[in-house]
Amino acid sequence: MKLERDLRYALDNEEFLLYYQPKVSCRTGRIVGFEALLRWQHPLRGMVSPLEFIPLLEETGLIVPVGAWVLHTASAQARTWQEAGLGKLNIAVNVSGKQVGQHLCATVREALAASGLPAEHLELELTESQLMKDAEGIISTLRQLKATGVSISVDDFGTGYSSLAYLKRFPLDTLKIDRAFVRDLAADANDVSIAKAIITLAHSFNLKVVAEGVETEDQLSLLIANQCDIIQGYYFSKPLPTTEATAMLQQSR
Ligand code: G
Ligand code: G
Ligand code: MN
Ligand code: NA
Repeated sequence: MKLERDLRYALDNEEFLLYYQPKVSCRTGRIVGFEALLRWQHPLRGMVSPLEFIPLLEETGLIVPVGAWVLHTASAQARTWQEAGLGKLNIAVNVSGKQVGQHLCATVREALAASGLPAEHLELELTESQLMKDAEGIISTLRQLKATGVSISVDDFGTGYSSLAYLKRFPLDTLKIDRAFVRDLAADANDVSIAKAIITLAHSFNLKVVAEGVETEDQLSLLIANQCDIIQGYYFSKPLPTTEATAMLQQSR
């Protein structure tokens, strides 16, 4: 298939790049970090969405080298921002379940060593459904990862089939409330109840809560009223190319 062949060349030809979406503290209103989001600048198709090519990267196993590139690049960028005096920002990287069994811990250590980024500033995001797919196998890798000092975040929380028992067993730091519950927050009392329940649950396990997909002031107010820790979404900023993310940081300091 043409797309698959193109993907194989994309890494060598430096067609991948990262966009960065700010995460903002509900308490201070300041940028506390960024989520790195992969983009593919195809020579003919233009910018291709990860929704189109991540599944193919996973099927072909290319997610392992591409994921390593993402970890190295995002860590190096966070370190560059730190060295420029732009703050001790956290950088969050999405990790596919396929990477977990493939030397993820060694790759993370290499990315930290090569960039000089302190481990506590790197966060790995795994979706709830990926965690549940091979819970036992993943728990042991996550424990090793935690021992290196990085933090672990559950992406798309609330959409999968997680049992509450696993919240206790996985060594987690953060839950990210899925966009689906944030979208209708201002109109749907049930979604407020769900958000509230997730936040209370997270805090009782000493986990932080990020709300994703925050687009309006009303959503933000409801999240702040319910003790959400961090927000991410178009209300504050869409994912930005490196230069624009840097400019935003410079303006906000
Ligand atoms: O903005 P957005 O279109 O970037 O992302 C679409 C989806 O692709 C999201 O579910 C996001 O988690 C996923 N994604 C983005 N970047 C990466 C990446 O570097 N690795 C993996 N595994 N998934 C990513
Ligand atoms: O699954 P994950 O949370 O990693 O996905 C991040 C995705 O969410 C990216 O595609 C990103 O572009 C998108 N995104 C980020 N903020 C918003 C938002 O406020 N609204 C919507 N609809 N999508 C968002
Ligand atoms: Mn994510
Ligand atoms: Na998500």
